[in-house]
Amino acid sequence: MESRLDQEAIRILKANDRGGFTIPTARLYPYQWNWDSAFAALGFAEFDRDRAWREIETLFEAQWPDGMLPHIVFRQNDPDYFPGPAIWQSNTEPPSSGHSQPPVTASVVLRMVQGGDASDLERARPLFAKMLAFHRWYHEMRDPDGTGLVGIVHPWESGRDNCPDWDIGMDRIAVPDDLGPYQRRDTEHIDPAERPSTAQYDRYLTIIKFGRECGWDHVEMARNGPFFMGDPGVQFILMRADRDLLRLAELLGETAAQEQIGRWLERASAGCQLLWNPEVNAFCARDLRTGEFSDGITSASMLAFYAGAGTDEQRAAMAVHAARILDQVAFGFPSFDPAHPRFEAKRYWRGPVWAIINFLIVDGLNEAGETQLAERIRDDTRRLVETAGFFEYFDPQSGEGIGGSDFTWTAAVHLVWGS
Ligand code: 9YW
Repeated sequence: MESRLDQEAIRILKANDRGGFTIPTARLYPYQWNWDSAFAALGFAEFDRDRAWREIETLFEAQWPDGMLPHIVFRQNDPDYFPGPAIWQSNTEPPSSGHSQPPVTASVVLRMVQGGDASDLERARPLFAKMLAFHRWYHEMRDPDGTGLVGIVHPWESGRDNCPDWDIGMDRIAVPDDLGPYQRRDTEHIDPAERPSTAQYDRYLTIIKFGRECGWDHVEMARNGPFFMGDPGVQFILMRADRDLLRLAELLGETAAQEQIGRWLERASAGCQLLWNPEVNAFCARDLRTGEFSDGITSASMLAFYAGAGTDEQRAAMAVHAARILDQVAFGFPSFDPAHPRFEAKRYWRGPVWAIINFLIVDGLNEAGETQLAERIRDDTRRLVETAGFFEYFDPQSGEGIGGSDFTWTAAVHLVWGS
């Protein structure tokens, strides 16, 4: 039987449905976002499988000819959000942003196939080549030297916009004099104290200006763009997605692709060692221009389990960090280490808890046999939603719901996990 919260979550998904694609939340984010859509599909799959597949299909309608799946799809212009299509100038149809987001789609598709029947496998079939092209784009364009470690060209590509992970890379960006005036919209919807700063937005737009001026040449962005950092989040999500894509290739009889995916996996398993920060004894973000490490542990560091990345010793060290961090908060998992001076309980990705990251961390911890840690994080997520509602993110100390309300991916995680 559906609980009151289940009904509420279903109502939110339906309310945010714009006809084949879902927005994350009204007004604040009025377009289709890449990884939000993938999680939305998982939520829809709990009560409407056709609609779930439709979400993934409409997302791939925006795939670029080079394979990239953009982070935002602009099907209509909406003045509630900045920066819109006129700033990005992607020259694509439909218009989109010029970089990507964490590639969770193959993992979501595998989950939908495994939870479904033969018709679900058939629905996945035409998507396979598109997902393969997307993974190839990541491995080639975001790792042009073949190191096995992909980089991100914009903090927004990580999906963890203003995380302290990016501070070292952002500090090196010189904001040009001709950036021009602009009007943010996010701070009209949400308290500015809970959003990125103006200095950060200036740098976000500086990167977009570079991308626009080089015609979104991805190799140029990776080699000479203002920002290029290794992200434990994208690296680990890609590794897991490769593994899941390989499984899909087996289920679909796509034999030719299997060897290629196997090579990507092998290379990335070695490449992720470049993110091991010996000073912190953990996986951390790293500036790929200077080699400098970020010195903070984040919720994305904990996705090592989800990827099956690192040695047994490294994962044991990560489990010790996880337990220590959880002991410092009322609700886990905080997006940044509360013991670090840059932690901020309410500022977006600098401390708050995000349900989707918890969902991925819990999946990995369970697989690694760290079931107590997994149960704690799952239970914390449940309590947050029960007491605060379906918010975008949550204060890890007070449990307060922050950011957008009636949020699609928070509702989706609730439905997948059940009441
Ligand atoms: C922005 C939609 C997106 C997420 C990102 C999150 C935020 C948008 O919202 O970015 O304008 O800052 O950081 O992960 O996909 O929910």
